[in-house]
Parts: sequence; C-alpha cells; structure tokens
Amino acid sequence: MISSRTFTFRDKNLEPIWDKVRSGERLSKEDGLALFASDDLIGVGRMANEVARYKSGDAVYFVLNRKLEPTNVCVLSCKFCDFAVRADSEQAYEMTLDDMLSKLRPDLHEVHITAGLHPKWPWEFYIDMVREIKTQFPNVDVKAFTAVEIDYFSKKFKKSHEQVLRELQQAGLRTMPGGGAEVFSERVRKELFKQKIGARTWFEVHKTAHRMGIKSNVTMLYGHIETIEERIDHMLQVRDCQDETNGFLSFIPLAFQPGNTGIKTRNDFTSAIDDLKTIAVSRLMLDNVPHIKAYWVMLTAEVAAVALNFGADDMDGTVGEERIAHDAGAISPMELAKNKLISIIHESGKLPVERDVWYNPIELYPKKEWSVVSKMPYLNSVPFYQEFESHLNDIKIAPLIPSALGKFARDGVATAGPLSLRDFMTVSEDFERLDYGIAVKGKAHSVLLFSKYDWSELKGKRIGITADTSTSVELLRILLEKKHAISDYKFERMKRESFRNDYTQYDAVLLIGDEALRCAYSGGFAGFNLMYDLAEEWCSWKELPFVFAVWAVRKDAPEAVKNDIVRALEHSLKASTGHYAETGGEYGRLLGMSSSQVEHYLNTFRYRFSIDEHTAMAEFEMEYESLKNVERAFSLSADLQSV
Ligand code: V47
Repeated sequence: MISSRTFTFRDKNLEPIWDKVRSGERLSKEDGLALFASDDLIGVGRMANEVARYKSGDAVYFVLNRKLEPTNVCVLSCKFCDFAVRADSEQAYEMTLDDMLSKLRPDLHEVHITAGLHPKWPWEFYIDMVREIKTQFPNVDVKAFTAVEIDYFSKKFKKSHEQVLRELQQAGLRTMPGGGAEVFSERVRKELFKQKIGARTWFEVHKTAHRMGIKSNVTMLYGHIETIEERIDHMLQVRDCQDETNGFLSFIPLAFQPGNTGIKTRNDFTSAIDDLKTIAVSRLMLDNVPHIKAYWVMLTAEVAAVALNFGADDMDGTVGEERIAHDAGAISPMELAKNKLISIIHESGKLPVERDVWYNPIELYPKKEWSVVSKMPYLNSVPFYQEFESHLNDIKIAPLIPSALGKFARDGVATAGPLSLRDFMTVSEDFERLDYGIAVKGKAHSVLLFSKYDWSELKGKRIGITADTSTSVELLRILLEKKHAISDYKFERMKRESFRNDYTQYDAVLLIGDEALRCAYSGGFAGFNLMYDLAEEWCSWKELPFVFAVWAVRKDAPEAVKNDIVRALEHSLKASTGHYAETGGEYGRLLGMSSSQVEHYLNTFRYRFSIDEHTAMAEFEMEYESLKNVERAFSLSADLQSV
C-alpha cells in the first residue's frame, strides 16, 4: 500500500487513477495519457508527491558534482543541439587532461563527463581520462559517457559494447549518465537526429552496462516536436527495461532549450505547467525507477524547487560550467553553491541529503528545528511506516539502510529509527529503546549465508560480505566462533556494484535484506549449494528469537517528538497487522514476490517486543562482548566509508 490518504480531485478522472496508485497497481498507457490531459495539475502533483514520499520519505538528494564537457567537436549534427560543432569551427574547443583535472576539487563526489563524438581522439585518451581522475581524486565517482558515445567508441575502436564498458569500468567508471535517449520514437529520431543511435541500441548499451554492475540514468528530452503519446511510450520503454535489469537509478526529464536550433523560436521555453506535469507523470508511471531528477539547469532553479513537491526527489548537484543547455540559451546560472541547493530544498519543506553517485547518503542537512527519523528501505520494515507520514509534524523521514542509520545516529543527526542491534549498542548512552523492532523466531528468509561448504568446513575460507550489514555480520561471527567453533576464517568486503560478477570467487557469501530475499525466493544463489538462514541457526541454538533491529529515539529529543513517533508506530502496526499482503504488496511486486509470499514473509516477524526479545538482546550482547577481545576480522566503520 503506497498511501492510505484520500484526495478530493477537481478532475474526477483522477479518482480511479489514484485508487490504482495508492494500492500499488501499475498505471497503463491510457492512465498516462489521462494524467497529461488533466488540467488538475495540483491533483496530479499531489499523487506524485505521495509516491515520492513513499519511496524516499522527505529526502531530496543532491551531489557535489562537476560537469566536464571535454570537447564540443562532434561528428554528428543533431538538429536540437546547439553545443556540437565541426572540428574547423571557430567555436571548437578541446580540453587536455590537465585542463580537465584543473576543473576538479577533492571535495567533489561526482564528475559527469559527456562530450562531442570527436573524430580524432584515440581510445587511450578516454581511458586515461577516467583513470587519471580516479587516481588524483579518489573520492570523485566518475559518471561518464552516454550510450551514444559508448556505441561510437565501439564502432570506431572495433570493440564490443561490453569490451568498451569493461575497459572503462576497470579504469574507474562507476555509472553512466542518461543522455542521448532523447525521445524513443523513430519518427522524432528521423526528423531531429537521424545519424544518432535509436532506442534499440540505446537500450542494448544500458542493458549491457547493467549486467556488468554499472548503474545508469535515463533522460527524456521533451518540449520540441514530440507528442504526449511519444512521451508516455518513452516512459513505458524505460519501465520495461527496468523490469528486466533494475539498473536505472534515476529518470531525468530534460526540458528542451530552443536556442538557435530553429526547432522553436528562441524564447519558446517549456511552460512551468508542462515541466511540473511531466515530472509528476514520470513519478507516477515509473513505479520501478527509484528517483526522479529535477534538473535545475534546464528547468531553472525556481521550477526545480516546486518540482520537489511534484514527485522529484533529486536535484542533481552543483554542476559548474554546464555548456549543452547554456549554448542553447538556458537562463539558469552555470552553477549552484551547495548552500543554495540546501536552502532551496529546505524552502520546499524537504530534507537535503548529500549523496554519492549510487545514492548512498553522505550527509543529512535538517533545519535546526527538525527531527530526522529513518525509514528502513527493506520489505520487512514496511509495516512500521504504513501510517507514519501522516502522523508526524516537523519530523522528516529519510530512507537509510542499517549501516547508514548507525552512522547518522552516532553523528547525532538521526533522531530515531529501527537501529540495527549492533549499532544500538554503540549509541545506547544517547538513545532510549522503544518496545518495537524487528525480531524473528525461526527463519528470517533475509539474512542468509550462501555457502559452498558445510559449517564445519568453513575453516580458513573466504566469506564475502556486502556493506549493508552491521548486526548480521556479528551474528555470523558469533555463530562461526561460538556455535561451530571455527575461528580461522576471513571476512572480505564485496563491492556492492560488482558483487554479482565477483561473488563466485568466495567460499561463502552473506546477503541481507531485499537482496537476500530476492535470492531466497528465486531458488538460491547460483554456484552455492548450501543456504543457511542465520536467524534460524541462532534460534535453534539459543531457543530465543533473534533481534535484528530495535526502535530507538534520542534521549534528548523533545517529548512531543517521542510521543509522535510512538503514536505513528502504533497507528502503522495496527493498520497493517492482518493485512500484510496489502501493506507490502507494492514493495514485494518490485522484488518479484507474489502477495502470498509477501504475507508469509512479513508474518514471520515480531514487531512489538516483549520479555522474549529483551532476553534475546541481552544474550546477543553477552555473546558479542565475549568475542570483543578477539582480533576483529572485519572493520565495520571502514566498510561503511567505502559504500
Ligand atoms: O543527451 C541537447 C540534451 C543531454 C539540448 O544522467 C538538450 O545524471 C535541452 O544527459 N535542450 C545531455 N537538452 C545532458 C544529460 C544529463 C543531464 C543531467 C544529468 C544527467 C544524468 C544527464 O542534453 C543530451 C540531450 O538530450 N540536450 N541539446 C537542448 N537544446
């Protein structure tokens, strides 16, 4: 269930659409057309805002980034583009590697590189570009090269798409930008960019990238000659691809800048109404894409700010010296300072979250008077949040995986949330426990050790761990050392983006949360014969439930905030108990689970704690303390930093 709210719409045609949206039913092409046809802009926006809150809470993301456009020399001449020029043009420019490096700073977290298709640059130059940036600025993630560029490299340097991407990935490329998608319509392509790749090749490149663990974005250039139906078709093609690969991070509607393109008159920008509606419809149609970006460079900062209440949950970033839009007459500034971005997001009533390219939160910036409550983005936590948002004032909700909540709780920025038991132990002086959490007596289905070996044979073996885990990794240590008397093993951190390519090199792999669930319900993890449910292992050993997370709130939080949180939790649990198929249906569907699987899964958890859970927590603490003096095989804080 996405929302229990009822809205009164001016346009009655929106009512059946809202019924579908709030219950997590996918919208059809006709629904998309009806949304665009509606003149109830506020109604459309409200629905999109509810979906965005369901997905991201109050968070609006931004990244400290820098756009690099190393050259405007391009072998193509697309009608809509005022940026590209021929090599002999007076406006042509080419940056050297030093020019590029001089534009970067160590505090950036992303460099976004796109360029013209240069006729002469050698392949090694592109590889050096990525490698050198990564070497000199290790904190800067490289988001580089559109599918159009990847396809151009593939043809020019006679390599497959996969080879091109592999070499770039080895040099340090982390994600791909969403450019070059334009509108996935053959009619528009023939008219505006006939030399450029079409939808088939664009998706081929992105699917290859996704398979290799390179996530990407996807754009849609709108407001030129495309029809509304073509916009909806574009979104549907994105949705289909995402069902297959789950590799898109964000969808970015790009408002067309007419400039001197001759397609529209110079000042004929898209209207704010069209911009907001396009953002909102994107949020509503693309149920499986995590983020919708309000790209202020094309929208203007003013429209982007309003879009944050129309379904967008990302503002891109500081950008700096953008050329593509500005050469085509964009009236936005060339860059926005971090403080400006934060104040725009505050003004919209949202919580600024500085992120990296993979949307891992780096820092939260609540207003002084706001409290921050974490929304755990796992299916097993859905019952806590069913009625949450509508019962809180001045409390902002941020989606934080367990390790991130632990960090922000320690930093004093997070006020409350379902802390991983291990993290709670590190902040127990400042936080008080509530009688809610996530416990299980028996199988948890989502904390799984996939292994090539039986417990007794894990001595000396390498065990891969993903970065989300905090308590589960300690539980595994306790089980290995205390239950099975194995001390000689090696925990190794797996990279989140590439573990699906690399995991077979390990002897065993620990997965938690939705990733584990996906494997459990799809019949296991290829290459590993054995699957151990760690909660079940603990319960059969201790005859106690296992407590993964416990709700806790800062001791110095205002009483009113504590009361609000308890009230919201009570309302949510009351509303969802007995209705788990409905509560978790939408979430489960995106994980490929049927509603009965969701119901079965959620029924295994205990969300209200009693004496049993308190005894279990004390037992875990005792076991954990007794292992404390053993040299740590794995450092949790180091792990988090590298997420
Ligand atoms: O592909 C070209 C577009 C794109 C114009 O992935 C124009 O995070 C408007 O892809 N008016 C490049 N748009 C920019 C891009 C992008 C931007 C921000 C974030 C991300 C991301 C990607 O710019 C091109 C093309 O679709 N473009 N000319 C124009 N006149």
